[in-house]
Amino acid sequence: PSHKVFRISHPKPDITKLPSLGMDKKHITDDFKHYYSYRLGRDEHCRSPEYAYKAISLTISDRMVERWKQTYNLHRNQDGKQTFYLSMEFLLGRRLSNAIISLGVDSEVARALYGLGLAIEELVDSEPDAGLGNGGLGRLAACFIDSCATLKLPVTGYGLRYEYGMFIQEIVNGEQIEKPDHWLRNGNVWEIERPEYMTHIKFGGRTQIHIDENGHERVSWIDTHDVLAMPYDTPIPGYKNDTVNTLRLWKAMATEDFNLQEFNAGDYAEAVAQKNTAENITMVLYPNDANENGKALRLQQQYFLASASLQDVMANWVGRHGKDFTKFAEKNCFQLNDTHPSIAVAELMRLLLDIYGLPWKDAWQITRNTMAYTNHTLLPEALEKWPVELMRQLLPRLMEIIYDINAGFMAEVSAHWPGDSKRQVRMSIIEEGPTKQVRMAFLAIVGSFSVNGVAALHSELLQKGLFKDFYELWPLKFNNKTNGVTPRRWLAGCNPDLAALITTTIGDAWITDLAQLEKLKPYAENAAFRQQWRQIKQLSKQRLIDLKKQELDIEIDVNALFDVQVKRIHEYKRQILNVLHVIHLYDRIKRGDTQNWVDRCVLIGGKAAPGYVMAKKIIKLINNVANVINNDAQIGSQLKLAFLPNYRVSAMEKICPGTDLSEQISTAGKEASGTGNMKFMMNGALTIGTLDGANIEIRNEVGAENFFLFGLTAAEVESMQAHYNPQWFIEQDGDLQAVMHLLECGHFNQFEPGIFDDIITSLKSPQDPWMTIADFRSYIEAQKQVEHAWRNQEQWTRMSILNTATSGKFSSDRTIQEYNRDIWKMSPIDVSE
Ligand code: B1N
Repeated sequence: PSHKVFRISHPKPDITKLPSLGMDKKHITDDFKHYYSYRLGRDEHCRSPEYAYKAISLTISDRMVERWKQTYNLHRNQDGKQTFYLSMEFLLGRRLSNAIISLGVDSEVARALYGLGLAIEELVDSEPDAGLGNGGLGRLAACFIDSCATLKLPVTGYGLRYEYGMFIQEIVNGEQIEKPDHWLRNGNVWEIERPEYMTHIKFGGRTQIHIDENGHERVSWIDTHDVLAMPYDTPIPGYKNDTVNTLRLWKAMATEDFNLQEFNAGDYAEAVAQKNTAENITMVLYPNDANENGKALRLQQQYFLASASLQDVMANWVGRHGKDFTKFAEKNCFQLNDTHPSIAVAELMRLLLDIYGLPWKDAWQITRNTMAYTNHTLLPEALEKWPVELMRQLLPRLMEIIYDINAGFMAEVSAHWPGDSKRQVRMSIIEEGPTKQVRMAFLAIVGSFSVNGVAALHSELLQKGLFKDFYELWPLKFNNKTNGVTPRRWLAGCNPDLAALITTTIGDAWITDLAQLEKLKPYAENAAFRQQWRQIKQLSKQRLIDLKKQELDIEIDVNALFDVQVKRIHEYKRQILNVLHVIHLYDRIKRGDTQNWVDRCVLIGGKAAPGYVMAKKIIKLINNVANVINNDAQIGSQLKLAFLPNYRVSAMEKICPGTDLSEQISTAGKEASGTGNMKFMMNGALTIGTLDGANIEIRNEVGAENFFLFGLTAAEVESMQAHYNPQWFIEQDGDLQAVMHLLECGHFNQFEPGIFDDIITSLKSPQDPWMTIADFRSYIEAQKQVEHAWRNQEQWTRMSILNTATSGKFSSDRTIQEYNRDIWKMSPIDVSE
């Protein structure tokens, strides 16, 4: 009793209650100094901007934490619905300036740093990119969680905390060299470790049937090798709305009792070495974009992500509802970012069946009403399949469940199409053959209530082609969600000058309602406005030149047309077509065919998957052609070609404001959406492109007269495939003959005979799926249209303004609103109230 009296008379102070942190110059300065001197232990002699970056980041991070905890608790304790975005990749890039913009403290921070003799730009540049993704798919996940926070939606991102992100690309002798990206080496001020939410993940072992207390058959998965999943949380701030959502990334760790037997038997070194096998799971991001490599470690990564994330959500559910799952599907949604996390379908079944003892029927209904799947590619080589044998070894219980799911599904198929055994073979989750494989996309479709593509054309092609059978069975499951990008990073953040001009002109509501950019349309007719617009583009181009000067060692004229193609190197993206055009321009100069010449600077950047031999050859070709052109005095400023090494998120933030022409030249039907195309458009670049992916929608928004269209349509590509004859196109076209001759005679590889033979052969092959040669002539003609437009700078600027003005649709806010309206169906949650 005395204990109670003591508590009443001395109430325990709330140790978490703190005064709110000041957002003004003085408080920011004080905290900066505190971190710089005490936490980081630096003084005025420290010359590295690295520590100043850290001190300001810690200062800013503190200012998010309070709102973050509040948002976290609100989301977990409310009774509404929550969505979990499962993705193997979150390509966040740099976080400092994004956090500053979201908190709305840009000018206070700039002033505080200025007062300390520091330039914000320099500090921002010393932050390493969080490069936990390959390209579009990973960056899309990052844009989506930004939009979710801005729209106040209770969405949590779940991913992997890779020790090494996307490799760093160096170019040596024109060739790509990969260097490991140890992005965590200098610490990561943006994450908080949460051992209290650590979970166990099982691998290997076997299954055993037992009878539970109610006399029901239950399966247990035993003799497993367990790995620990340690969560690290990163705050995802909404734009000036007090919402801070969570990105939870899992790191693999050895269990504490790892190999105790060996340890006790004295084989200490062996036991410690085995610890590495566990920790290897999240060691490195697989650098393959749109082609799968089928390594066991990749499957381990996928299961590790799915299991850790689902267990995390289930633990929270059970904590609040006990083992009553009747409302689970109504209150939870998992959005699967491609098939990479689709083992989650089977894992949710396992948890419901084996851990919580639900009957199959109930578990299956819950699973099917909880999972939603986004497809990002039609390329057959990217479609994931896992050998049944591998899965049986690594995840024996999951393999059993997949077989059971498939049995039920095959019964559905035969009930719908009695006697159609071909259809059953086509649709089966298990692909028969010499090595049986699990078709992960089919598992995802069967196990979810929504399947979407990422642009109108892509979604249509999914329904008519790849997933036709499934569409016929479940037409209502299928929908389109055209991609978008966040205007906070991709306009307000990366192009502050243009953002300021826009805000002065139409106010700042566009930052969270990008459709408002429409209001810029009339200003395309305003000569003074056009003048300012042009000036800003010119400044951005100059900045880009200055930045690349040392790196590239070439003279670039700011008045040249900046023609840019940056994206992963892939045959379907047709960087080669771009090079063919450059060679054609070179050939014209050499022939003296330079009437009405437009000076052009062609910039190409992107990483090749380390095992993709042809992509690496393409990089070498670009560099070799660049060498010949840039070192030819006769060419001079008329034409420049440069390869931009180590393309990444932070590079694009500098590239897209300084781009005049955006190259989106994939073979029609192959690029699911593209998102770089949207970033360029927002920043006032004009697009030259095929009718592929979101290009089609970009052209619809901006108008055909403001878009340089060329090439075969997806339907034409499809129907030409069987009788494609590149030789015929070459015979028709003198310009193309000249270009092919320069390539074939080794003009660009004088001292490296034969190195481009594979490229030449594939271009001339009737089997070339990318049909580069077929589009050469119309591409050249479209480029002439570009030059014609460029010669009239007033007209070009009009078109540039109209591109930005009509880019509103391509905000990821619009995309996320559609996901929420059609799939997630959640209510926004206001944190500030
Ligand atoms: O996803 C982007 C799209 O805008 C692009 O058009 C599309 O190519 C890209 C396996 C992928 N599709 N598939 C991948 C990435 C990693 C990997 O291991 C496939 N990336 C895309 C966003 O929708």
